[in-house]
Amino acid sequence: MDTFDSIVQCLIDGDEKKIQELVHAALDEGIRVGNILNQGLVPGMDIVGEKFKKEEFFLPEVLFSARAMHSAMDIIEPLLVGEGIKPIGRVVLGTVKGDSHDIGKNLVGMMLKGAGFQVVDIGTDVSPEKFVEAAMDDVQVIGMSALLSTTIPNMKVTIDALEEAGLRDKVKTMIGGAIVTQDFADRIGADGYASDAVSAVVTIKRLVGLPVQN
Ligand code: B1M
Repeated sequence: MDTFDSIVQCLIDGDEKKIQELVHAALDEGIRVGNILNQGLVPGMDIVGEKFKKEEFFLPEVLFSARAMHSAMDIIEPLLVGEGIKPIGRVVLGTVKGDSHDIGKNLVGMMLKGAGFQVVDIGTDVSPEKFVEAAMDDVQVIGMSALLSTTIPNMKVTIDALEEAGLRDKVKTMIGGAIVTQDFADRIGADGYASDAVSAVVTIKRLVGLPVQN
């Protein structure tokens, strides 16, 4: 089994301690942190999701896997995030009301920090009012994440609340999450959408008028 397969298996097993050993070992071998993420951790969580869908896994197993993912992310976050760089912009990130999924949001946050943005993470189950409050501060983008079909409507509710508070001209809105699509973003009037954490950085740079490398 190669390093990436072992990381995938470890996520499936939800082994918090072993995954940390594997990630450290991969880094010692000189494997790039982006590859650990994209060839090990993200595919591992995809398999966990498939198993949950097929009822091969139930919530406790998924929770163990999510914990293992978080413990791996604790190691890679400082490596993705540049130190001592003046922020190129300020972004608020939160998972919308009713939704506690935060792994994707945290990955987006890490990538944004790595690209030089200051990220204000306001957590999960965030009400439209709390997003509005955060938007009143000096921020350029409000980023919303959601993974449930029952919670994605709260993205629209939040955009409407920003509109009502007179903040739509001041801040851009950006949405993402497994079931969110560009079509949905267009329908609810979000300014940006990204399907993954890497393209989230590109989209947010575009939204705030920063140059984007091709
Ligand atoms: Co949940 N869950 N879950 N769950 N869970 C899903 C989402 C589900 C698809 C599983 C399934 O049925 N196959 C399903 C939703 C079905 C639907 O509504 N369409 C589901 C369900 C039903 C539920 C519960 C309702 C289960 C229950 O209680 N009966 C419950 C809801 C709790 C709640 O939120 N109120 C629940 C609970 C949980 C756990 C707590 C056990 C755990 C979450 C732990 C945590 O996040 N701290 C969990 C998990 C882990 C999952 C799966 C397995 C994995 C999600 C994940 O972390 N993926 C998931 C199945 C799946 O998605 N395959 C599932 C990895 C992550 C890197 O991807 O979040 O998509 P993702 O983020 C990506 C992109 O989407 C994008 O970039 C990220 C990186 O590339 N992105 C953005 C995300 N946010 C963005 C924001 C942006 C831009 C891009 O701009 C701002």
